[in-house]
Amino acid sequence: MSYFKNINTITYEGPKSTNPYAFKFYNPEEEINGKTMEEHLRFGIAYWHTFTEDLSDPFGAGTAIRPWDKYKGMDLAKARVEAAFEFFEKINAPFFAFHDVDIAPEGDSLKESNENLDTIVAMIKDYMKDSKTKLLWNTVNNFSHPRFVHGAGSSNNADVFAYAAAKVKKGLEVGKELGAENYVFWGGREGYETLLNTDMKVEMDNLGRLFHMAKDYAKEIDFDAQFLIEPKPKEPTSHQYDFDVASGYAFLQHYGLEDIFKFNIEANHATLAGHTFEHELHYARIHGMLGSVDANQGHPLLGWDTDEFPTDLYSTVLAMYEILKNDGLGRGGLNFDAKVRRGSFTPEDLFHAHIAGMDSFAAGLKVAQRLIDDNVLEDVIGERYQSYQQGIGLDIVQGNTDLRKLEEYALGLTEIKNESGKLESMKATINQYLLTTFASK
Ligand code: XUL
Ligand code: CO
Repeated sequence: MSYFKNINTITYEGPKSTNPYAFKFYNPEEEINGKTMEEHLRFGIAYWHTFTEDLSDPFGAGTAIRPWDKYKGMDLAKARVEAAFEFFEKINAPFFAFHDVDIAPEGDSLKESNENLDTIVAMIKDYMKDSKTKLLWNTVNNFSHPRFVHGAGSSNNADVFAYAAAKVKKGLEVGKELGAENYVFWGGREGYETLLNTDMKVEMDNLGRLFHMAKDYAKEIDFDAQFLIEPKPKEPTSHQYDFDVASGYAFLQHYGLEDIFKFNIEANHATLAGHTFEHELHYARIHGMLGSVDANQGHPLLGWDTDEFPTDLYSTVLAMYEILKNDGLGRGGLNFDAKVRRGSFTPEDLFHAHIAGMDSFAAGLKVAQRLIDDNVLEDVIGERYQSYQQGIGLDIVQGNTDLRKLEEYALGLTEIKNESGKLESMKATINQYLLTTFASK
């Protein structure tokens, strides 16, 4: 059974192609600095947005036309697997990612849910044998069901904590079974609404305990995936414990988990936190904590998590810059945690959206590599921090000074001279690189 009959495998046709079913910039085999584009970008397809999502929003019903929706229950879950692997092959995806409830419906009991999962995981495993598409990461949805109304690992209710822990246990087993590269924790409801009824200390301590138990169990079953925390500042809760990379890192350090975890950084979560995407990538990178990326973008005029497909080239350039400076994403990848707009409801739109996202990151990769090759940012940054290469600056960074010595030095200063930060000039240069990288093609 084919769900995308009229669509052939998407291939690279180059920037001049007018074929909407072709890549214009993403050429998987093209080598850039010793690695193919496919190896650099490690694209992943998010099961929930592409095969499970109905495109409903708080003001209206779902609009998505999905040929597999004629089925119900476990038949629907099985049809989605068939559709997913057809899509992976046609879009040429190296990876995919899912939550437990995306792939199999919850049953009336935990036992029944686990049985449903076992059936679908066995089916996925079978499909993976004949597919190049690997599991980038899996996770469990410990936020949608009403039982998680007060949180999961951070719930005030110990029964809910136990239930959440049982789901994590199963998630780790599923990840092991399917050879997941990473295992993700997004604390959807791990936060609070009001301090009037919240014991923050108990909640955070319990979350730390859950992560330790997960680490211990992964070790016990020999599941060697990289653990990732995906920060998000708000939505659904008003205060999330994993607000951004900086607060997530403090949390991990406090609970002695910093060697076990890295971060899965989502662009739209970064902007919700009042940061740029590249800020979060950079913060993680300089602390050795950049693990993987949820590639999407927010709407500049809307204050919530719109999960749009990434098409902003300026942002993909700066994101790829960070990823290249990190020497790649290791076991991570660029997972399209992105959904087509409610008005883009046809199955064909799923292809157009992924092509747009893949081309945008491929273009970003090429421009970022040129910026690095030409030392564009490094030269300016190196120059700006010159004062720490000699004299008093060198004493400061080498730890050879103290407040008394610095006061003595400052008292002797007759003039302090600052230089321009050259921001506009740098932006113009980035525009020039963006426009000239593809100009002659
Ligand atoms: C929610 C979000 C999640 C995580 C996985 O905003 O990004 O889909 O990526 O739970
Ligand atoms: Co995400």
